[in-house]
Amino acid sequence: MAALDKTEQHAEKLAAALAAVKYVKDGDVVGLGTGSTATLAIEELGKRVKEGLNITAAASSIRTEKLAKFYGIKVLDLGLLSSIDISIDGADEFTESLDLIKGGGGALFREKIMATLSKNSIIVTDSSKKVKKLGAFTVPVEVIPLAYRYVFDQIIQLGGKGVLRKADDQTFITDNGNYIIDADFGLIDNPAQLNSSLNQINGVLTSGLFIGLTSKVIMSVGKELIVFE
Ligand code: ABF
Repeated sequence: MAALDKTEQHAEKLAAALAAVKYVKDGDVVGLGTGSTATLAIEELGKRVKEGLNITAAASSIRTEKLAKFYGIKVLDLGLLSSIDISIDGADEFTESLDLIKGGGGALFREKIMATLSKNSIIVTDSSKKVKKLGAFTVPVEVIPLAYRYVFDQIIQLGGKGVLRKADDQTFITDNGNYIIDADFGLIDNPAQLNSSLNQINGVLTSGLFIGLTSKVIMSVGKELIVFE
């Protein structure tokens, strides 16, 4: 797909976000994701809460929690929830079989818990995220710091090349106090198998491969909305 300019990309993200918010109903517990597209959905939900929509929310990052509260949305502790009615989140890549790579923003663990708890997990994207095969975007792997070198070496054993994520020349630390290794496995033939292999490495908290957790992807292409489910 041709690269989008910033204005076109924002319009696509907004259209997808607004479409996802339409699925939210009174009384829902709503999972709020991270990233610019999910943020547009949170802003819309804030408007609808001001108009009387009665929801409570769980947030996939400290930043998202602050944003939700700023918009007057009541936020619950994700760790105390046994289910979420609907979550709205972004993605870095997705396939038509609804396999995703997420975690570009560093919130992959809470995003994965949120998606796992969600009866309806909706991903909102612009047209640049759709791929035939996952892998052009490197796979984020959240790692307990004291296992960093061991996990780094295990990723090589799995055929990947890992890079420790930095932010402003400092090692990036997740909301959970961990590191992220961005692992390049090239285009991934079997994402479910790779996710399982990564999860079996001692020291890995989770990977950014989301397999079988998504109910639908709403992708906007120009003025058109395409729903994959
Ligand atoms: C989040 O959304 C992350 O998993 C992912 O990195 C990000 C994508 O952000 P954007 O919508 O800004 O492209 O859920």
